[in-house]
Amino acid sequence: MLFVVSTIIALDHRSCTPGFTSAWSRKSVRSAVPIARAARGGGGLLPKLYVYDHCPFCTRARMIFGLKGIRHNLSWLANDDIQTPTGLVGKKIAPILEMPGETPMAESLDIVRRIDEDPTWGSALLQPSTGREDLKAWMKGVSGVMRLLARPRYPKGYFPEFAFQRAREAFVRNHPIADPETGVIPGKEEWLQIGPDVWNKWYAQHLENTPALLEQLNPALAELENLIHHGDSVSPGGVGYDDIAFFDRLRGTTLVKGVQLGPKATAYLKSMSHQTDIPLFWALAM
Ligand SMILES: N[C@@H](CCC(=O)N[C@@H](CS)C(=O)NCC(=O)O)C(=O)O
Repeated sequence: MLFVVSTIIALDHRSCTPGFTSAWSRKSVRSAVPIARAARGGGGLLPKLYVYDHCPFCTRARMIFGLKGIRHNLSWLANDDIQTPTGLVGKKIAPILEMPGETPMAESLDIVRRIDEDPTWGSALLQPSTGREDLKAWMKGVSGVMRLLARPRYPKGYFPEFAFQRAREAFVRNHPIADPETGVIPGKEEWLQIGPDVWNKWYAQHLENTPALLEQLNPALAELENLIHHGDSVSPGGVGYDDIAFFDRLRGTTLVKGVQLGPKATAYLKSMSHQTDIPLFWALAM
């Protein structure tokens, strides 16, 4: 795998703010094209996957490559890089798949399907989604607390997409977090008005509130012992779309120190990390 963090030197801070995005994007598509072409050439004949490491949707897309043992070119986008994804699919988004000779595509589940069903790499491997309501309810139930635990940690983590200060700043600017006093999440416009001093204060306050957040998360994690079918797949019948939509979330918990995972959840994480060749965050946990 190649380890590439795309650097967009020409981009200044102002051009990363959403207020400037549309004007910049219109103007930039032309200048972004050579970069997209260069990226295509750099990928050779291998599929090229553009991702952020922390991103659950990117984990989904990476999973199918690991599960099928498909050699590919993994390209880490910097989190403030608007130019590369816009040049490829017209907006700032990850993951993006670029197959040689094809129009690049976004949407994690479309990417998973595109790769799994491509006969180049044998028969489709993934079991269909079971539509399990218990799993969906569990993921919905933990999404709020997971967001509060994960967001303040991401830009502090040793992730390739956050290699640059401006990339770490872009993440905070683009990801509103709840007012610790009221619990209300500001809209994007309001968040921009609030400004970096308050953003950073709120991010820090949620980080300090970790013990209280873990009191909510840990009992929910204990429930997984009854939800996970087996270490190798969350539902009976083998690895499938249930795992694609579940492992990506559970992987995020491994970034949080103090998370208590039962034996089944631990075995599942280890097995899925091994099967998909996607490392967990235990070594980075904070
Ligand atoms: N529906 C898309 C969602 C992808 C998505 O929301 N990706 C996030 C990163 S986790 C993103 O690129 N957000 C825009 C940004 O970070 O600026 C998918 O499943 O691929």
